[in-house]
Amino acid sequence: MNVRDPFNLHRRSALSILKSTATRTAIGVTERAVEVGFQAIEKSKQAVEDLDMSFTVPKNVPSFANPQRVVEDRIWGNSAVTSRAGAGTRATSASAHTNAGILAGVQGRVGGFFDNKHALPMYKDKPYAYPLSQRIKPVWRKKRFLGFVLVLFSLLYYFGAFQKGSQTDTAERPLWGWLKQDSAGRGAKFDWNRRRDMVVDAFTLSWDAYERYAWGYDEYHPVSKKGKQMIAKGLGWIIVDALDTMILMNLTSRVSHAREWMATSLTYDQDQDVNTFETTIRMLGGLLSAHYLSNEYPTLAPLADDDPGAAGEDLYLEKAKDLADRLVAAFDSPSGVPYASVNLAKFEGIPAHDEGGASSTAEATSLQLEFKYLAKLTGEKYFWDKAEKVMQVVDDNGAQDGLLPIYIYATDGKFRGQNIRLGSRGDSYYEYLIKQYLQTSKQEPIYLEMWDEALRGVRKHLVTYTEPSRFTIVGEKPSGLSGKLSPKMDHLVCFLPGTIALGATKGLTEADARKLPTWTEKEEADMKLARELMHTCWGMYKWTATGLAAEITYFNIADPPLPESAPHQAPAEFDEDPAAEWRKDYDVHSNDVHNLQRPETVESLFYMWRITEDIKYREWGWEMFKSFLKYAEVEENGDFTSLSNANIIPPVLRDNMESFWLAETLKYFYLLFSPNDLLPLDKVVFNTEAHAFPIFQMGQLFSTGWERKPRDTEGKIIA
Ligand code: DMJ
Repeated sequence: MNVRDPFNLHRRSALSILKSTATRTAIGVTERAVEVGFQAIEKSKQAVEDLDMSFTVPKNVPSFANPQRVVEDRIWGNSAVTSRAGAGTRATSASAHTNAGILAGVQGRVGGFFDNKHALPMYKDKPYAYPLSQRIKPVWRKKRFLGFVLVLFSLLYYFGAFQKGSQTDTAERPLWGWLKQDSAGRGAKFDWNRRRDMVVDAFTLSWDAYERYAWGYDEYHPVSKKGKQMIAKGLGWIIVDALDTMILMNLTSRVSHAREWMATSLTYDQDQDVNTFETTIRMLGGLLSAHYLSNEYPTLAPLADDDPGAAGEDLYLEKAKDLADRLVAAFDSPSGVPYASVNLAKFEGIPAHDEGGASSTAEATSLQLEFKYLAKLTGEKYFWDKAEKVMQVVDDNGAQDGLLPIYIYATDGKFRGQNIRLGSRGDSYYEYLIKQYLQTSKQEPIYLEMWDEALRGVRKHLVTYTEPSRFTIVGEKPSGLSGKLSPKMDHLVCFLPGTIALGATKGLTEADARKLPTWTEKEEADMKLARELMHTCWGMYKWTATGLAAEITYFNIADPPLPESAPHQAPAEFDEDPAAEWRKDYDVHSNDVHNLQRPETVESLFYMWRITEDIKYREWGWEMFKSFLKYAEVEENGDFTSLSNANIIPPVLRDNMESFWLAETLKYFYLLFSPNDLLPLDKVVFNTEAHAFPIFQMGQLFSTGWERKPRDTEGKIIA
């Protein structure tokens, strides 16, 4: 904070104003008051920044296609883990240094523009590293600058006057767009920068409370201000899961503290059982993503503890390898399908304690992105092969229309029961189909085929429309595909709209993807379905008293349910009137009114914004974020917690903060309000815990190594 600058209000002050008692009843009004204080100077600053801020992300993803990389792969495969980690880090750090990162680029250009010969200082814990230049010397005080702004304003006014009605709700508005909001008050660029800063504030409020009251514990209970371990010495559950969000937010001192704790206190050598899936997606995923981001963005939260002069952190990769060596024991079952749990010290897989020892299907099939990226980094092929094998065993069941029952035995690789859903225990199987295809640069078409088949199955068996307003939903088939459709949708299913859009455009914007010869009516229809489901998920938030969705929503549907082909047109807006017709379509049972600060809807909003460039998805995200600020806070200006009842005001608080609040929910808010070239979707895949991995080439070492058995039109295997 620049204390000499009266306009540069501290972020936290702004947040406290937003969260003040008055705000409880009139958050929009108070927010406006904060805005007024900012606007004049923000416009001036932004005007300057807009002129010279069309920077791009450094292209220093390791070039896995490079022949040199293949040689490196061999070296990795033949050397010990420590030297391997070092070699890998140094290999990428060379390119990292030639692309000295976003800040350096911004600083260089902005500095040059204002004749500032000196590199800008790297302040710790300033959340403006990407891409705001508020840490820049306050040039707006210079006379020359004021003159420049005057001229600029005249020009903008002149051109703006001739552009009335030409504004679009897209990511890239014309230069004068920030000055002239559209009639709905949407689209001003400076809003998004400030909104993003407030996400950082929310993050630091949560993190700092955890640091103060529960440091090193796996669980944090924000109401009682207590921590608890999940296993004897803890797993770093919250610290490791939150690490890459802090790197993205450039929270250097906090990253440094986390790293120091990991270096001195974190051990996986514990005679304790842990859940294979949760530990993989949160801990292994968190470590790998931290490794990736610290190499890809060496100027974000830079640390010098590890390898002076080199970007990236060997520690993260060393810890990841150690953990993965233990977790991989879960795959040592008769079928290759992983056991539900692992004993970390004994390197031993353990069957589930219920469901006859069967593993969850989603859990068994959502480890692939992590183990494949680790294999690529370490050159250890067995990580790849074990993860890949699971997909073959699962697919060999020949599930009808690509829709899988939610349990599978590790013993024989056969499904248990017929319960089919895209909510809990089913969800990330589908997510990882399309993401595996994207992760390996579309070199494994088998996963696209499986994704397409499953999506066809979803349309055929699970999609229907509600009554009376015709919202599109994805229901469940608890008794198999020939059984009755249950109109129940877990909040977890709301990952689906974003994932469908990702599958349709493969990470491009919709506008760019449409220009390709590969764009067909199918992709068109997929985008339509994605939009409709996104709308329904947003309705889950609009429906409750707090504006925060319940864990499970039921819908009112016809009997028999309308087929996917039925005409339907849900209302575009959610009328705020408590008696509005659309509310009749939604129903939440008293057991399901809790809100666990889950990420799926904001995750999909992030994808939908990036892909469609429709500003409404950002606006919905902002509205949702404000509801979290308003109703999930523990005390005024305090940290945040889950809710036991999100459908009354004031809500009933629940004394628990899930690690995914920091790892996923706030990360997706941050990305939703960030420029679109931060972690671009054609370069990065997010694991199911929002940890970012690079898209890479498979190289010579790795292969899919299996083929699908021939099957009929319903997907059943032909004998
Ligand atoms: C996260 O741990 C992951 O997103 C997982 O895939 C589903 N459940 C939580 C978030 O809701």
